[in-house]
Amino acid sequence: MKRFTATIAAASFLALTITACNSTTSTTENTTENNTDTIPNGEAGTTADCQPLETRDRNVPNQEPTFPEQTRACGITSETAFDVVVVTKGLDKPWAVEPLPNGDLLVTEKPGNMRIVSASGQVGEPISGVPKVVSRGQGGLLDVALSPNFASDNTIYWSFSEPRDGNKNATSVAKGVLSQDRRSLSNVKVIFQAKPAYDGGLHFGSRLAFGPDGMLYVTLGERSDKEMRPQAQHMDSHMGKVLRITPEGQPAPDNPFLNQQGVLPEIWTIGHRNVQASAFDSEGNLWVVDHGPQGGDEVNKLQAGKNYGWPVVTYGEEYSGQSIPSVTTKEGFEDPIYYWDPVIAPSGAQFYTGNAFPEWQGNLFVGSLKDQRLVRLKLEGNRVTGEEHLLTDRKQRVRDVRQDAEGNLFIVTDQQNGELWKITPKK
Ligand SMILES: [Ca+2]
Repeated sequence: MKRFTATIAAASFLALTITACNSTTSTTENTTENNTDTIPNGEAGTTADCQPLETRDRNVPNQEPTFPEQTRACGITSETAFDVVVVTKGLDKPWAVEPLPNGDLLVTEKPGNMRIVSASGQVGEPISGVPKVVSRGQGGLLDVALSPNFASDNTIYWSFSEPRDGNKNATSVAKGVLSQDRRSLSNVKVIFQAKPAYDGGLHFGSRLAFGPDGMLYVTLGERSDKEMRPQAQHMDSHMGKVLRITPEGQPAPDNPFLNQQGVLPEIWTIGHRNVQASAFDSEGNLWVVDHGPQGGDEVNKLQAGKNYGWPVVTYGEEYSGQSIPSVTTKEGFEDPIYYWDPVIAPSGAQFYTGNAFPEWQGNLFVGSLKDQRLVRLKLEGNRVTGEEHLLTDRKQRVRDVRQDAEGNLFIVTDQQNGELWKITPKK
């Protein structure tokens, strides 16, 4: 199997090289990206060894971290040079990218299409069989994940904003079998429908990730509006939760709140705002990056049954500048491992485990929409010890980041004319 993959990769490289010579669909730009953010000297609390990467004013100056390493980590710089290959352009608001075993990429576009992009950058027609989505505000066709047995069952899972009765909508999860020619889906089934439905266009979540336990972890938002927001703490609502379900959409058999009166059995963790980034580390822990209020984007390492605070325990303020009636830490609620103030607007995350960039192993990569960059966090245990911002000169909203079997990173950018990039060691 490994040899097969290597052969395909070599063929893909040849195809890529040929395409780059003949057309504009794929170009190797040979960019060695360095950290372009300047780090001023004399910042309070800095030492020669640690100068925080973030030096802008805080959104909420009177909020202090609960422990020193919780925000403004030391700036670090990658020593490994890399190329950014623009695999293709012209995608319509791509939301997720998933590398397939043969080198192709499966991409979702928010308006409702799913496509195959070949390793050489050829964009396929929309895959048929995808149910209708509500493309409204932040809603639409969202994440996609491969079945843990994809090599044998060709099954994929995806999340989307599903139309519900009365002009309402909510996030749902579907599965289907990808045809051998990868042009259509069969046996499509909606396996999970979040409730309650709501007439709105904000905070759908959602990322899908299979755990080493074979269960599917689904991250959901709380729909943003003030009348919906408290549901992040309500146990009879899926809003603002991370859920754990079987591949058939049933509550996982050992979930923390099973068989409790008035509690939805799919709930795994509570108190989230709008999680659009989740990733398992090499030890099997699920980390999420919650798109927070202004001054309150946060990284959490999840534990079953725990409460991550929103909206009663949080950093940050409303985007209007008004304060939120909340505290930044409280007994019974989990402190974030890290937070950003000012916000980066996170979407998409990947723990790096590949061999292509040994320097990056164990690092958490996070896409930034607002600041238009790829964030690299270095971790030691449960602490962030370094932060680097990559791809800053490209000025595109980074929506998703994923790694393939060879250790290359793939990125899609959140634009009408969205791009798919491959980060690969410099040739
Ligand atoms: Ca929190």
